[in-house]
Formats: sequence, structure tokens, C-alpha cells
Amino acid sequence: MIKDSLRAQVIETPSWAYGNSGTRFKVFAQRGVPRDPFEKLADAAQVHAFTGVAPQVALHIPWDRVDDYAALAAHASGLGVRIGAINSNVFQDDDYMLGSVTHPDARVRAKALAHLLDCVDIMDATGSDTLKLWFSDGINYPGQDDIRARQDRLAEALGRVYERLGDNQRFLLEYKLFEPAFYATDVPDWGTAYAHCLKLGPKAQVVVDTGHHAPGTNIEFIVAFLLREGKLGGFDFNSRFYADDDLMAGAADPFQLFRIMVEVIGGGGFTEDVAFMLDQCHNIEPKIAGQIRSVMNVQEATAKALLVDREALAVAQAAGDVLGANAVVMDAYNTDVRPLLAEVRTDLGLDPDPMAAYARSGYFEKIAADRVGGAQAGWGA
Ligand code: AOS
Ligand code: ZN
Ligand code: ZN
Repeated sequence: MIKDSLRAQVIETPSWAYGNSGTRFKVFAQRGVPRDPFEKLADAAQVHAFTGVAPQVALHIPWDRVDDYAALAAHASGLGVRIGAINSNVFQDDDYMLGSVTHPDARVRAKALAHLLDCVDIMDATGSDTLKLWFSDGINYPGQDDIRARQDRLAEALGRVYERLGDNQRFLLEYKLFEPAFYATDVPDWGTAYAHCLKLGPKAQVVVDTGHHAPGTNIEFIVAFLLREGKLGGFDFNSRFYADDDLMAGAADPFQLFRIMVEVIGGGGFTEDVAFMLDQCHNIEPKIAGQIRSVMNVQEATAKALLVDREALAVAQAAGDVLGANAVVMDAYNTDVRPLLAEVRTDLGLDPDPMAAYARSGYFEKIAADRVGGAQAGWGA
């Protein structure tokens, strides 16, 4: 039943969405932002409290470094949320100017690998089952380094991390077309990520960040392909108009988000194995409300995708009825699912309008008064 699926969906929010962020031009400080990871979890718990489908929070190391990770996980649990993916960071250290795990110097590679293994220790301490690996590694100029040698170094590091994973742990390898490297990124596309993951085994999967492709890329094709191969580990949802804009999911192109969810559902990926994560920054809009809006946008795309009449679609496809098949998909997309989602929330004992309920709660006014000198998320750091 569609409502059961909508109630069961888990959308993970990122700790860095709650801190200050910006572009390389300016980080605008907002009132009430968290001063430490504990407060980030408290804000994330608000998103869950008003939507009912965001019980997991991704951490980023070192932005969320604490002395006692078990205590952080216990704090999350007390707030009604749990720790999701651990995001590693091998891109914000002077040593990584020429790369991290693909750096030409073995000393730097060892340092990067040690960080990745530390992140698995943090998974053990927090109960997280997912490590997210994004590498900014790449080169800016032809000839700067050997492209094939860098792939060898990458494979070596991934193999070492893979060996360290526990039975119920996995890593998700994220690809990105460009930025910060501008000529040749070491994991630029899903094919590269897939090839490395395929060699390693079932605990290595690909994560699709919706902002990491060339304009016009058919992301839902990638989703369908990876799911078919058992290699779709999850999503970093966000939306983009130009490059890696990290705007709210479903804001720039809700139709694309719907098409992606159609493939996820059609491919049997609507399970907890495919992680629906947000990877966003709220540079100018309020952060908690921005996360609530994003979660709702993902829910709307999901609800519409669940409404696709699969039987009618199969009949139209088998008959070669091009317009009929397309109409089945468009009918679902053009359905207003907001009343259905309001019912789902009411069934969960929640207010049917999460944005209004959060605004009325007074939480923002309270944190704006209580918290002085909030932290940057890390991106602007
Ligand atoms: C960077 O562009 C990637 O989207 C990363 O997934 C992510 O934003 C970063 O690792 C934050 O933790
Ligand atoms: Zn991402
Ligand atoms: Zn990104």
C-alpha cells in the first residue's frame, strides 16, 4: 500500500546542513546555528519530529569530531534519531593539495588512508553501517600526474578500507565530474566508481549525488543500471541549476527527482539498502526549515512515483503504445499528492503541515536566543 511505503521511508539529513555554509565568496552567518555536533543532532531531531521520516543523521569527520562517539550516538538516541553515514574528509588539509589517496607521495596517501580507517572506527563506536567516500582528488593540467598510476593508488586505498569493514558495514563511493580538480578527477563518473566497487565485492556500492553530473545527464538511467547490478548504495539528494549547487532537493527540477524515484521503485530499490540522503547547504534560507522542505520534496516525488500504475504501464509498453505508456507516467507526476502526504502525517500522529507546525513551535526563536557564536558547517571553514 502506498501509504505504508511513505510511512516507512527513511530520509537521512546531513549534520553540515545545520551549520553555516556559503560559497567561496561569502559565508553568511545565521542566528541560532549549532555550536557543536550535539546541537546539530538536536536540530536534525526537529526535522524528524515534524516529518516523521528523517530519523537518521549523517556525520562528517572532522567537522563533527568529538571525544566520545558512543556518547554522541547515545545523545542522538535520546533525541529520537540515530547516526547515519559517516562522511570522510580527505580534502581540507594542506597535505592534500595534490590529492589524498591518489597523491604521488606515499606519506600523504598513508595519512589519508589512516583517516578513512579512523572513520570505520567511528562507525563501530556510533553503530553506523555506512561509510561515504568522496575524493576531491584529481589534476588540473594535462601531464600533471599519471592518470593510470592514480587509479592504481585509488584501488589500493579502497581495498584497504574494504578489508577493514565489519560484516554489517559497507562503503559508498561517490563520484563527481569536476571540482575542485578541473582537468581530470580521479572518480569522475559512475562507471569509474562502479568498476572499483565491482572488483571489491558486495560491501562496496556507488552513491549518486544528483548534483555531480554534466548538464543533461540522464541520472535515472544510471539509477536503473546500478540497481540492476546491485550496486546502487544510495543518493546524495540536492538540486542544481548549473553545477554542484547543493540547493534543496526537488527545488530546481522536481520532475527529475520523480523520474529518479520511478526507477528506484521500479528496480526494487525502495528498501533500507538504498539510502536516501540529503547533501545540501542552506546558504541563505533558514536551515531547519530548509531541511523540512527538502524532506517533503523527496516525499512528494516518492509518492508520485509510487502512484505510477505499473500494470497499465506494462500493458502499454508491451503493446508498443508510446503515448499511452508516457501518459501513465505523466498522470502520476501530475497528481497532487499533498493531501495523501497530509493523511500519512496525520496517521503518524503528526501535524499535516510540517512547515507551519515547525514555525509555530518556537524552536527557532529559542535557539536564536540561546546559541551565540554558532559554528560553520565546514564548507566555509
Ligand atoms: C562533495 O561535493 C560531495 O557532494 C560530498 O558528498 C559532500 O558534500 C561532502 O562529503 C560533505 O560531507
Ligand atoms: Zn555528495
Ligand atoms: Zn557535492
